[in-house]
Amino acid sequence: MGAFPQTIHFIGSNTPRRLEISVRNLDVEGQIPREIEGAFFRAVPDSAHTPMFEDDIALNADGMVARFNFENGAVDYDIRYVETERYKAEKKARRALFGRYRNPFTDDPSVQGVDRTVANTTPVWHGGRLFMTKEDGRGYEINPHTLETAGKWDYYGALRSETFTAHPRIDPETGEMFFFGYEAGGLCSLDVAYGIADKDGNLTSEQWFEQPYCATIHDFVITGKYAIFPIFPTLADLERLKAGGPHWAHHQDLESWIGIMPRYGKVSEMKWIKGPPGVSSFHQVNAYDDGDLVHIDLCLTETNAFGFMREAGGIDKPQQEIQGALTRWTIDMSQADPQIHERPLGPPGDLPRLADADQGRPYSHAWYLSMNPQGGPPMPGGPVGANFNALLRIEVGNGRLELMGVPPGAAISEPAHVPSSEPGHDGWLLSVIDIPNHPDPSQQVPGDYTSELWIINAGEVAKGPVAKVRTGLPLRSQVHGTWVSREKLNASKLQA
Ligand code: V55
Ligand code: FE
Repeated sequence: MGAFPQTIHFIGSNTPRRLEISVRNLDVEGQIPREIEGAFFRAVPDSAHTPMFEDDIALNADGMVARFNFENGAVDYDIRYVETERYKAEKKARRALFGRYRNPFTDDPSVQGVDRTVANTTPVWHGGRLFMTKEDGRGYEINPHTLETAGKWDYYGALRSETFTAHPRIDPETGEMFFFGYEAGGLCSLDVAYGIADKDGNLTSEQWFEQPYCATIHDFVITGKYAIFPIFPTLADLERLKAGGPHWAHHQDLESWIGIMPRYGKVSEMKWIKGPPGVSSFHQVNAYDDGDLVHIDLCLTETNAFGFMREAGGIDKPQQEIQGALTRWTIDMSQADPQIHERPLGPPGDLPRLADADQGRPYSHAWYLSMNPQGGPPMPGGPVGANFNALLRIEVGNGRLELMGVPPGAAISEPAHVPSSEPGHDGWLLSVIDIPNHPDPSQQVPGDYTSELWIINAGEVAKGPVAKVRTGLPLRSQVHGTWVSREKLNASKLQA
């Protein structure tokens, strides 16, 4: 086993850990609110083997599913690899057989045709089942009690799309899951599948349409009336892949698009609205209808936030110089030729969290991660290779902000939200904080840190955590996480 590359994808909080472990009764400082009963699942990419290529990236790492289980004030921690077809093939060979991120032409010939997805992006709970997802393949079902991998999920054979997004949207009233998959018909195809699964997890509709160019569609939004597909000019190219190159290249001069259709309508009703050139958004906070107006709130940046996607497009811009803002795009659907009206809502940032009950509806506030200039730079790590060091609560109507910082050099990961049963209470946020073991920045060693799970009153983030769960471990960076209540876990389709 050779050494892992010493790049931003493998140092700091991206340091390979590769431990499948279980720890019971973690050390808790403070009082865990009684209503936090359930599990916080996290998707953690962590390459099981040293990569085939020195320029490998965090997005290409094997998915692990981690769980903080909250039971009667006690917290247990477990983490296991998602046993994808790819993971199993490499485990058997005791080495990496799959090459570059989303480029099958760089694989060892022995694994030709084997499913390449690493299921490393989002744990999704729907219809009583837990899935680990990544946008380049179908989801893998996970037993939420044992974290064992049950297998690839295709809706009892009904799903046609070869891919399934890591960002489906669930309507809180109907319980339906709205989802999509791009490159649905194969590598670099323009096909996008748009699907709906009912509250019990049965596929009730799947329609295909073509997007304007083969872009990465990482997230989408729904409103009461619409399904909305934001398309940004980061493009795949089959010839580049065949030459062994990267999947994605950002095109700064190409326009962006919004595809908008009635959410229960036909894809033939899709309207395509041109947006500003060169911009990028991986995550949208929310969207909602306001009469004929549609508001879409996006974590928007002037160019692609991933260095390797900029580089492939010949864009030379250092990470810390990238401008952005939490941005509202408003579209008047009563117009014959609707346009996008843009205004800033809040500071730059990403990894937004919305209360599940606010999905697709008018809402007052949300949370996201940002950079606190006073905090000093956080350790490197995370999917992009640059971590965040601040949690923001924003009131989207008036722009009012509250900030929670972290200790010097520490990194914060995407919070999960636990709703409160108390009327008017914002609920709770759960977020893993990676804290350097040496307080003096000049003495800090990359990768030498300890992870804590902070529990924060979601309405008073500036007050800091009400409780801290100490893992005593340096946990590798997550991508996304999700909260599942005890009630839902008890009713899960797979049981222990
Ligand atoms: C993202 C994450 C991915 C991926 C593509 O956050 C985009 C954006 C963790 O995997 O494959
Ligand atoms: Fe994402």
